[in-house]
Amino acid sequence: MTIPAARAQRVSYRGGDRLKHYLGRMPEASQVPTRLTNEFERALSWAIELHKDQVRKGTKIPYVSHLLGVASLVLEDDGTEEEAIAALLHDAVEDCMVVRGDFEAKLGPDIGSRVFDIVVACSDGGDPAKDARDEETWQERKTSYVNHLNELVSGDAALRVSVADKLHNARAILSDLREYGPDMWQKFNAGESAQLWYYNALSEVFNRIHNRPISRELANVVEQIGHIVNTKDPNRSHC
Ligand SMILES: [Mn+2]
Repeated sequence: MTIPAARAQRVSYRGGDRLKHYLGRMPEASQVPTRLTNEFERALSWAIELHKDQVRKGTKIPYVSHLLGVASLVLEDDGTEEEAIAALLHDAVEDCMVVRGDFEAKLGPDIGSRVFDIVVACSDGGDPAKDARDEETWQERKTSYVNHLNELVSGDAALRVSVADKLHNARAILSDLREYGPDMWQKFNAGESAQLWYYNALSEVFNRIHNRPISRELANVVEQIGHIVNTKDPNRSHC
């Protein structure tokens, strides 16, 4: 692998052998810059328009923060512009009732149709409104989503967008759990053990099929959630 001149130069005076070793381990793909074009801009303004009246469950945080977070994780996982666009719009079909024709009209027929397919493939029927309506089928829906992910193959765009979505949500759960204790589970329809089961199942699939740092990070966050749930530290009883 060739180290670009600018990097090679830095190696010589900043990191010595250790930095050279690190750069040598970086995947070649990460050295080809991903360019964001006006297609990404169009998708971003459409996502803002679609979700402008929504907030993160139980907070006043604009829902778009989640979409930006997921798109950011996708790009950091070496995702393409198209995958980042799918990340921005990954909740649009379930939450905003938009259809393939809307994607084609907003983004252009080819890219719109491909992005729509990615979005549909990574939807787990997990939007709050649906959960509230359909609590009893929660386990069933999540099981069939995990089975569906199992059928995807390494490199599928839906895997990358989905793992980014789950990591962003799992981080929010971990942070709320640390901040507010087990009361935070009340904002979900399924309880802590069901949620923990779901995230463990997701983490197992992603680590097997999407073998990348983002999946290992999800496993790490899920393990920390599991640790808090299973230890029930009395200092964090939050009476
Ligand atoms: Mn989401």
